Amino acid sequence: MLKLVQFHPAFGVRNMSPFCLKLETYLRMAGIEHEVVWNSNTRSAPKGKLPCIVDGDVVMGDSSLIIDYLKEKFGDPLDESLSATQKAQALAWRSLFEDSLLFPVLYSRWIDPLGWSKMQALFERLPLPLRYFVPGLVRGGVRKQIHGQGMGRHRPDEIYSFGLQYMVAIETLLGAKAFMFGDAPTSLDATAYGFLANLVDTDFDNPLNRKAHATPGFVAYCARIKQGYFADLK
Ligand SMILES: N[C@@H](CCC(=O)N[C@@H](CS)C(=O)NCC(=O)O)C(=O)O
Repeated sequence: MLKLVQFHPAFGVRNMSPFCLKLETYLRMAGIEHEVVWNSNTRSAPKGKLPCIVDGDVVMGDSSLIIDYLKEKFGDPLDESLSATQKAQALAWRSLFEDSLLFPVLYSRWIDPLGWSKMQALFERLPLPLRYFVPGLVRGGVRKQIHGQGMGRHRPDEIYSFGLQYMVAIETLLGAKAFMFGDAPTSLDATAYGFLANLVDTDFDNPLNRKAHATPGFVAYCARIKQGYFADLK
């Protein structure tokens, strides 16, 4: 059976990695049988990141490349009825989540002192010598990544202001609809849930989490997807 390799649940959310949660949501929405393998070691992953899948001889990283592979192998029940324009829009919105919103979210957890004070709990189970230096190393790596992308060069209020602009745009797209493109979920909803559940279902103290908690449309959206596709985990 296809194996989904992903991080462990933490902080009240099924996966702290929006990309792992995206892929698990896609598999569940598309009804693809799979087994979850919990792992926090990214070194053995094909691209040094999670999620990845193992499907027989195929070992593959990157949630989007994996979804392309799954569409090829199992068909495309979620996106097949989208028009060419909607497919183009879905790609642009996906990029807003994965290439834009990602960076304020990373900042809020790894760099903002309030977020970091919580995140250190993730390393509590490391054996003692590692526990002293691994958290700082990982944080330094994320800081470098955010700085390289550019977001990390801004002031905290500017970073949060960008993040909030992205969230308002997403709120506008969703409107009063059940899913991003209407009554039925598409693969964009897997991405959206991966990110929004990470804000709605966690209690980090920053403007992005506060905005998520205060937006009834986001709260209802996450509850709808949790109820519809993750109810077996309760
Ligand atoms: N483009 C990748 C991004 C995956 C990704 O960034 N994963 C992060 C967790 S959210 C990771 O494994 N980070 C560990 C590292 O960079 O060492 C995807 O869509 O799967």
